[in-house]
Amino acid sequence: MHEGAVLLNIKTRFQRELIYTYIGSILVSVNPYRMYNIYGTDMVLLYKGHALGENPPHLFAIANAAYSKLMDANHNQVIIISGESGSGKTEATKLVLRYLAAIQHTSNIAQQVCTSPLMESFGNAKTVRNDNSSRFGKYIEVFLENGVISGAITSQYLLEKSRIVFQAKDERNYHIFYEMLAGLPSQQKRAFYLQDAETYYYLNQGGDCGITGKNDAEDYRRLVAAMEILHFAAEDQASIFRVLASILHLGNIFFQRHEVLISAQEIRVVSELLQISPEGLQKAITYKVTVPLCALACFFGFRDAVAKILYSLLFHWLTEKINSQVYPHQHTLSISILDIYGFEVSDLTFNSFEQLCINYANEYLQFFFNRIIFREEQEEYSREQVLWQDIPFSDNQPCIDLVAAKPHGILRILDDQSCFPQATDHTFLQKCHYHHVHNPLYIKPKMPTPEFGIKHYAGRVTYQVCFHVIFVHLVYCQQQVSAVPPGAGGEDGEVTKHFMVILWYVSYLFLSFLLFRCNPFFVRCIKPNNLKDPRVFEDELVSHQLRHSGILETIRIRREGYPIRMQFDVFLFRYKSLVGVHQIPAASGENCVLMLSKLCPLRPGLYHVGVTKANIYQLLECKRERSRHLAALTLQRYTRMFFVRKR
Ligand code: AD9
Ligand code: MG
Repeated sequence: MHEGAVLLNIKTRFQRELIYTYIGSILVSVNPYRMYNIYGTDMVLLYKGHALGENPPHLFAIANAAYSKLMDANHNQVIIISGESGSGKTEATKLVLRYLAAIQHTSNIAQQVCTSPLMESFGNAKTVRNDNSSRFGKYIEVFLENGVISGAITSQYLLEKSRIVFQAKDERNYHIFYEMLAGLPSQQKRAFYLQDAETYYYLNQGGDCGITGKNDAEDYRRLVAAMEILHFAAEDQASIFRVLASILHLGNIFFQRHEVLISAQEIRVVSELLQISPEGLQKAITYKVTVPLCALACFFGFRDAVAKILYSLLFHWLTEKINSQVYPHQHTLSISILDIYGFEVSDLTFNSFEQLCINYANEYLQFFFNRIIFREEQEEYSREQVLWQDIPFSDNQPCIDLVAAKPHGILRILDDQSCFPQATDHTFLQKCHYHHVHNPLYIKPKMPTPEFGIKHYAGRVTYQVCFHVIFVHLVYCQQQVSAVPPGAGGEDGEVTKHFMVILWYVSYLFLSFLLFRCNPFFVRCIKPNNLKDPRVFEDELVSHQLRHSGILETIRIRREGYPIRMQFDVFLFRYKSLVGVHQIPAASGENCVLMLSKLCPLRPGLYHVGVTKANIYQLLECKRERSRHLAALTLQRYTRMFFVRKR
């Protein structure tokens, strides 16, 4: 078992149009860049009610496993979907939702939960990696009452705000702007003083305002239809477009050295659209602060900050509005799906505070994955006194500490600094260098450039230090401070408040939702090439993703470990018919071994009886399923397993 074998396996399957592969209960999904006919009703029926491994690997099997486990164990489930940008996370999320909706009889709410294209229009954009890249993290909780969907709550976080005011070459702003300009009836367009996309600074920086294969006007119509389904009143719809229009006009306000505004026309239009006084608006965007910033940057900073805050509030309002339509009557058990946007490794783009937050969130997710898969697994073996050699795995705790640990994690230093009026890029950076220069994960630049690097689990990233950008973020965070959960901020003044805001900003959701409340399933999405080409499988690119996602280590641990644990009584019940017994023997490890010895040659290491648990597996399942067609080719066949006695 080595990297080459895994790669070959996944590649061969990909070429045979088999995009899904299991590693234990983890699903690896390779983006086919082409729609296969594998998501229809026939497939829903095939997977409905069948355990993992009974059918060929499929996303629906994971969705079904989560559903069954929720029903059996009466416990919340979460499906964590991760992978690089463009690897298929969002499509997978939609397919899981579609499956959950399809197995329902009363599907009204279910349909509303999963079909709304609204969030995508407002939260997705074209990037160099993905024409429909999600620029926010999404955590969807689907609530079930007696197995039937009763509602859903979508939480969004880490919306990329820099995109509202800046786009790199060949990228676009959020879809909604272009869709609005392409589809809005001309009368409304006139009322909002709108022209073509190319005329707006906030839309034209990437160079190309269109996307091949995407019809913005058509998508505008779908969007309006979705608003109708979700009962958006006409005034609400008009308000949405008014705010969007004002953001575009805001972006066309320019400054000439220092405070001189040269865009009286735009000021007038924006204030009319937002129904505020022109003087008030002017004051807001030229507001003087006591932090030493380059004056011009500051003015643009505040113009842009206003645009970002407007858009963020709109996005927030929209999410709540959608939630209000499908909100469950009570918080029952739920299946959640986490679609976080991928790691940002590019050196092409400007990496700053926002990217650090995204990458930290990803780092944290990887930490959680490691914890569940490796640490807890190993801890359980030692508790069960199962013979076991510790498998080393790349623990990313040191990186988590570098970014956020007390007292000198980078975000902590940032927090400290943001309370000093004298702080600058330079002082912040000096402090980071001072505390971390010997940290192997920290990279101090060779030249005295205003940047530092971090070796993340998925690769190294250089971050530009740009205090005014950070400051604008903090201003925004301040607006949201009321959203911090009660008691989280503590009483001890600004430092804590700031820092709690930062922390909340990047990871609050993970901490509260994932770690403590749910049983996790993992879907690891893989991108076969960067060309969006269904025929190309780039070995190097895939290897890199396998290596950095911990998939290889997962295989190792699955193979050497005992991924399947069954309670003694469950084991005896399940296989009793194979030995022709009708009465279930007493639930004990000895009886399990006895039954096992009648079924297959007992080789040491193939199974293990634990202190409260013991082991076995697929051979038995094959015997049991012999009449059915053969179990899917999966990496799971390398694994062994173990069963559990009821406490
Ligand atoms: V990002 O981090 O939000 O930039 P994702 O979400 O990982 O990224 P996405 O789901 O948007 O990627 O997939 C990118 C494109 O790949 C989609 O627009 C589809 O064209 C294509 N795709 C992804 N998954 C599938 C699939 N299961 N079948 C067919 C797919 N096409
Ligand atoms: Mg996505």
